[in-house]
Amino acid sequence: MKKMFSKILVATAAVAMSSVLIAQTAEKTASPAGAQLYIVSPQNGATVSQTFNVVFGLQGMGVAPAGVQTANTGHHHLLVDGAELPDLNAPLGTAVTHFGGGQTQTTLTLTPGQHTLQLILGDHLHTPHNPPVVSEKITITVQ
Ligand SMILES: [Cu+2]
Repeated sequence: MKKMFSKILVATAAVAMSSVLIAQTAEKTASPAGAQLYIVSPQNGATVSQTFNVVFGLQGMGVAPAGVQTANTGHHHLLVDGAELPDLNAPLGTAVTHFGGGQTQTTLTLTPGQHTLQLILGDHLHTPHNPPVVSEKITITVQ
């Protein structure tokens, strides 16, 4: 009787562990090899006026609005002056601006001085892909 009980425990633990593994992989949407996210404009090191346009670039994937689940797509998130990236294993929160409508550019107004900009692609649930699709961080000077 005792032996049978321990077998059940082992089986239950195995099922629990495999469902955790499935949950972790299911949470993240796959990104295709070679997907590239970048800021078209302004260029790294550019000097811009206080109000300026930011143009988002994406290669190897498409843009889809938030909530729309289509393979190899995502929507843009802009991180302004982010000292470090937000958690890339969870839905992106308020540290970034979400472009859930599928926008590929925006207009920003920033205070004079140096600022950094970085893009992060998120899936239909705002979670970065696996592997994450993140642009280089650029530094600009606002006049
Ligand atoms: Cu989002």
